[in-house]
Amino acid sequence: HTCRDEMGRAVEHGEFVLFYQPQVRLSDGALVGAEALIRWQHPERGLLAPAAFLDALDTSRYAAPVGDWVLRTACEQAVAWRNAGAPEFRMGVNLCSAQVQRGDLAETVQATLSDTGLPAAGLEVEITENIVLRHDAEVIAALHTLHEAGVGIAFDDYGTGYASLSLLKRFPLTRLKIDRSFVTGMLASHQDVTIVRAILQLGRGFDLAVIAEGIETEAEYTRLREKGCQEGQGYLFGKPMPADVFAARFGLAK
Ligand code: G
Ligand code: G
Ligand code: NA
Ligand code: MN
Repeated sequence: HTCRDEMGRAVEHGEFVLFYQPQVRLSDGALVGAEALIRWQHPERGLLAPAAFLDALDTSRYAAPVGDWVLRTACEQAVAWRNAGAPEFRMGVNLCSAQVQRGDLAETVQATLSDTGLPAAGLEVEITENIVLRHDAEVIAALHTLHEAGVGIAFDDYGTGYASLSLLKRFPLTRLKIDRSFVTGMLASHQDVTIVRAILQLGRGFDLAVIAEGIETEAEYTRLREKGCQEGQGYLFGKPMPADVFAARFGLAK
């Protein structure tokens, strides 16, 4: 059997779960939000990471429904944590191609915000260069609507794909996410340092916030903070974890 044959069952039985990885402000280490990351609690194979199923999911007819479930679940969680001691908490949610292609992205996101009661500023959707390149005009219109409503729009894995710099002019972004590969390399490689510095400068020039992904060491943390990177995400601050573990770790009472 393929992974895909099992996906209908997984949807029906609620086998997908969300983990949450903390995002912190580098100046003082304060928690500012989390990125929601999908996992599949497979009955035989155990807990599966996205690498094991995301390609199959994205090309199946379950991509958009699962994406909608991710969005809704993450927004509900954000509301709960905002009410439990983190009033400014921001939730990052990865969008998949199917959600964007369907043509009702802005409506879906806005309905989810109003159903869950999460303020627009409490949500940041993450898009990748691939998604952006494939659905130009339609995506831009939907993202403009969301941007005007106050939803954050982050460019994920920035600098790794084929997107040209001119995308920064055409897309209503609020944040760049420096890809983990550049962070991992920056202590050893002058090339990676140069790329990180360039992304931070683009952020300042385009008035975009910047978050660095994949921070694993104090040395990386220090370098990024010194260079003016505002926020970070990575194993140093916490791996992706179940909601209850996250809440206990950050003192978010139930
Ligand atoms: O931690 P990790 O293995 O969770 O994530 C691997 C990749 O899977 C990342 O590129 C991440 O953006 C992607 N990913 C994780 N969760 C989701 C999700 O809910 N939807 C989409 N579209 N991508 C996700
Ligand atoms: O959306 P994206 O591709 O950026 O998802 C982040 C991915 O990177 C997830 O698979 C997550 O588990 C992983 N990740 C997050 N922080 C770190 C880190 O500090 N080190 C490593 N090696 N992986 C990380
Ligand atoms: Na992401
Ligand atoms: Mn990313």
